Amino acid sequence: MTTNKTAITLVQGDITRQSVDAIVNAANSSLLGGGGVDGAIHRRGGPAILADCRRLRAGHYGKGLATGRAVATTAGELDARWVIHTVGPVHSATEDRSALLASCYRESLRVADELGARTVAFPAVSAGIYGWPMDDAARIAVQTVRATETDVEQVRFVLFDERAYEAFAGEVARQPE
Ligand code: AR6
Repeated sequence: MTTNKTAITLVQGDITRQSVDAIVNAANSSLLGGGGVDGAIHRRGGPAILADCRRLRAGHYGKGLATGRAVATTAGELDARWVIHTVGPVHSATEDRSALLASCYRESLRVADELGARTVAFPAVSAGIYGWPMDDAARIAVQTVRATETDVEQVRFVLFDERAYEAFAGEVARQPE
């Protein structure tokens, strides 16, 4: 496994309250909003984020953003410079979509590098409405961040509840730097 110098920190709370360079959104392919983290980010970040998303849809992303990919917009009124939207896979009991979930973290870090973002907050992508089991989502998230070469100095996983926090804490302990 490749090692990197990225520090992983864990916070239990609301990702829209974080002060970081970039906040990652667990979006859907339309880029036009939804529930969960996506709804919270658009609500607190204000209309500038949706305006940017609409511009993306009118330009290079006419068909939307593919699962596993990432793209940046303004962060509007959030205490961040950018929102990086990524589309997690819907969990499937019959098909292994882990590579797509790993891709969300890798692609988000690649976009963060392009932007020059050094601190990035991630939610537990796919582990809400998209139904991914939290322990496995945490394993893939931590493993992928640890294995990705990036200039990002701090990855902050922001977990909404104690259950999610414990899952990520367990993975960080299991997968030391
Ligand atoms: N801060 C941090 N974590 C949160 C917050 C918050 N404010 N709100 C929810 N979570 P989800 P997904 C947690 O459903 O599974 C949307 O409609 C939540 O408890 O936001 O990737 C999109 O438009 C869970 O642990 O994202 C898509 O259609 C984790 O964040 C779809 O949902 C992810 O839950 C994406 O589903």
